[in-house]
Amino acid sequence: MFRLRNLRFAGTDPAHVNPVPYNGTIRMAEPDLNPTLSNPIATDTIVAISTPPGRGGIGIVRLSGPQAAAIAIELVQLHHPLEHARARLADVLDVLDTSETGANRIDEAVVTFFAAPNSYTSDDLVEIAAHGSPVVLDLLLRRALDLGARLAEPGEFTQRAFLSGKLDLTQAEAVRDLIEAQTLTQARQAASQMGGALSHRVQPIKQALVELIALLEAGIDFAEDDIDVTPQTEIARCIYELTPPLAALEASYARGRVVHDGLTMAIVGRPNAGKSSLFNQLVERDRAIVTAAPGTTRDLVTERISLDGIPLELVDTAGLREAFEEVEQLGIARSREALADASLVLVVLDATQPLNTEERALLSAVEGRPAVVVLNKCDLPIANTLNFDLSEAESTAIPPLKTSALTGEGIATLRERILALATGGAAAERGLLTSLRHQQAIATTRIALADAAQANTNNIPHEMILIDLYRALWALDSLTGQTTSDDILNLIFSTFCIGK
Ligand SMILES: Nc1nc2c(ncn2[C@@H]2O[C@H](COP(=O)(O)OP(=O)(O)O)[C@@H](O)[C@H]2O)c(=O)[nH]1
Ligand SMILES: [Mg+2]
Repeated sequence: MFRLRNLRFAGTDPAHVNPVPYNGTIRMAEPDLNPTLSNPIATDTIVAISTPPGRGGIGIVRLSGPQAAAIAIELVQLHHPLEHARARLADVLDVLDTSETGANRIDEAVVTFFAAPNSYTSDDLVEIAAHGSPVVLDLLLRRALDLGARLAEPGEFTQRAFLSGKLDLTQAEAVRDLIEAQTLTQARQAASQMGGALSHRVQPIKQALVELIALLEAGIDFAEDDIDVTPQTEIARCIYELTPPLAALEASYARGRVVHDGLTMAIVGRPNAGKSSLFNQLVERDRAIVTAAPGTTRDLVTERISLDGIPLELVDTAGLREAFEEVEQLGIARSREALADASLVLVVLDATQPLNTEERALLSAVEGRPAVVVLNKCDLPIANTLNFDLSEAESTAIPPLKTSALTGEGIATLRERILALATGGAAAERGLLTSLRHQQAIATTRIALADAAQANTNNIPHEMILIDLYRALWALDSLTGQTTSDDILNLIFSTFCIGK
């Protein structure tokens, strides 16, 4: 009754494909964000200390797997039997004590049991919260290993959650990102991804792609059965409609990366313009040395700040000028490297001095790059008399902002400009691509779709167009780690009435 073609499952394991018998009704497939993968049910029980190394108020040993409860019962002396999602008091016994009195209580713990499948990993899971003494936790860990548990690999609890279909790949990655977050904005971004924001954004694109594939598959499989072969214009339209959301998603990587990884901003300009003073203003402490003598800053001075939750590494540099002393020359060479490497540039002009050749060159060098230009020392009366100078600076591509590192004037606006430049509003956007893996999956999808569109234009047979479409789908699925073959089959049967 149903024929599987190899090309349909290129890149996926055919063992996952279960043709669903057609039962005569038309049913739209529901978008399923977390389909259960063929879960290799965990056969072993893993154990790890889940709290960071070192001493603390509480330390947690976590067990997951079919033997988790059995091992826990042996591991500690429970006051009451384990029950799903209930905390139980227990004694931790010093089982290594070989004295005559035998195993004495060495600690008291709270044990929480989560029965499969209602646990983080979907397996039976036990958390033993003892006091955060590395000695006690180590004792528990070693005893658990003796009782048959295996030391967990890094991320293995979350991996089990993924394998059981509890989390998709982007959600699993978000767990890691949340733990690694250094700012609240990063944590919020990770939390929204953990909630499935990225998967939800990809879902409608995938749905449309699956529908197109279903349309072509049906046309091929049942061409003899009076079903029209999909017209070329219809295929072109379907592919065309997928382009804007994919392009938007791909473009979100530029902002997602900023939230995830942060940025570097080099502060450059002539000596004595006030670079170090502005640097200190931005880091809110006297980090870099400020003197009235030009050429004070020789080496790069860096400091990491959080600008409204966006991690920003500020680099104060040596003033750019013709230097005669070797140390300053080396410093200037480093400044130029920092300028080349930074993703953002802050050009500091001295409002009391006319533009010099070095500054003109600098301004044209940063044109087209994300840069902020400031006219510093605007508190000095002479600054306002240099009209010729200001108008020249203002005629550049990036209109300068007046600041005073001395009075603090313009610093708040400067922060806003830097932030706007850095994020382009990323903090509020949900479902951003935050890793290169995400970006590459989407890029591959786009390329495969462009190939499909080209093939369609060239009147290539639908079987061949399908290869490109499956490639696009496979890439899209690699983002969330989902498998889709069943969805496609279900869609073919549910959207077309082929009752015969
Ligand atoms: N009046 C005034 N003086 C400033 C301002 N910014 C920096 N200065 C002074 O200019 C001199 C050089 O400042 P510094 O930050 O070391 O400049 P850098 O060489 O560019 O790093 C110091 O004496 C600062 O106190 C400003 O906005 N207004
Ligand atoms: Mg300096």
